[in-house]
Amino acid sequence: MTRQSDAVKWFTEARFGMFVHWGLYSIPAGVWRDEVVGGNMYSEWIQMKANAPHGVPAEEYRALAREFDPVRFDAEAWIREARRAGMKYFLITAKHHDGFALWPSKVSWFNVADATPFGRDILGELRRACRAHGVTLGFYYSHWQDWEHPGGARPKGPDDAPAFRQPSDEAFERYWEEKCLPQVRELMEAYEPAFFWFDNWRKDELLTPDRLDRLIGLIRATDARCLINSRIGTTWNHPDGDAAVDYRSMGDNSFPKERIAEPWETSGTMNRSWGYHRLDHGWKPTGQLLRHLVDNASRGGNYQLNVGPTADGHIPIPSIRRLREIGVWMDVNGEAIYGTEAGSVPEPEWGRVTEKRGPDGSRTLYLHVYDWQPGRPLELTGLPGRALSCDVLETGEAVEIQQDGETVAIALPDTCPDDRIAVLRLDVGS
Ligand code: FHN
Repeated sequence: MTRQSDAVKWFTEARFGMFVHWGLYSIPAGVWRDEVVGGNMYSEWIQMKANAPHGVPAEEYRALAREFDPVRFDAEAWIREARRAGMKYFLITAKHHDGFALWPSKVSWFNVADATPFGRDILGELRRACRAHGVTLGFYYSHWQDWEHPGGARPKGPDDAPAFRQPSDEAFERYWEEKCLPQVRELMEAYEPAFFWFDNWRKDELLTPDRLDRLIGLIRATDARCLINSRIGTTWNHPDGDAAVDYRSMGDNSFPKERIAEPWETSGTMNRSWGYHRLDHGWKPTGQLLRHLVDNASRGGNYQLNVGPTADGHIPIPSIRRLREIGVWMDVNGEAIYGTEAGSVPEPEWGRVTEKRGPDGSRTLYLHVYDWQPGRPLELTGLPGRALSCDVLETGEAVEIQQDGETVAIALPDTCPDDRIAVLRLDVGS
């Protein structure tokens, strides 16, 4: 990464953010004329997945814009929900692969103001709410795939299906200059996002280093503090690799098993689809989502948890339930997540460790206990100094410790404060 600087500091300290996939695809919500989007269930892909191998005819898909009227949309309510869950930043699909813009773009008619009865500036309302609640705003922008512009990249598919035919290099260049760069400029100038989340997941000759440099250069020139993620395509398509950007994005729901020193994040779903899918009932339990958050924090990374609002603009109840359950845990244990670093001790079998370092070399280790067995002491090895004291973060109850060299044994109280993840705080002297 180029900038381990203070530009990226807010991001690594935040650790937890909300990702939102919302657009025209939220109307069919995974079902096109009785045909259910199966496989990975990504409802935002309905345009390409339904009616195989042709996909939904372009005019039919675009006609969805005339139905887009999310009367229940309330930017304040969404951002309050994110805050309540303990999320410090908010990321939304300004434009997904279908090419539809959630702001009144002057660059393309295919946007919320010109093509829908709703007509409101969704991004503008969200920006105001984010500012009011101290939540940092960022945008997902599909820079590579664009299924509306004739020059946008298409997914891999059957060779004989026109919907999957790749644009020529010239056509892609037109798309880049006519739509991608001007829209990113619009977003930068009108909404001043703190970061972009671009989306490319393989090598593609259309994403030349020169094109990537033009896009990166535009952002840097407009606001040098605006962060850029690696899925802009630097991993596979740029000679400097991810050193050209600010933070690494892992694959969808991919959680690394080891510590990573550079800033990074995993974006993950609560069920399977990113956009709202009315038949996707595969909701993950809150405990699993919390483990992803803690696993990532303990390995130096962030977690961006997705919600897919419905076409009328509300966040589905199963998502709200999980957000609120996470919020209660964060209220109690946020200290063990925000502003922490990856644990420097060997990762224990019974859970995970995050830590904070004091200026005098002392440390506070947060022990996230996944497997709490009263009467069986926890063992932590590789301790960097003398263990001074330990308590249960939720209750403040003191916990007995016994140190032998670099190993400390911690006697667990009989009552586990939280059967999802209980957290102990261990102070270690320099
Ligand atoms: O194709 C997209 C998908 O719809 C979704 O936006 C995810 C989010 O990480 N990104 C792509 C697949 O990796």
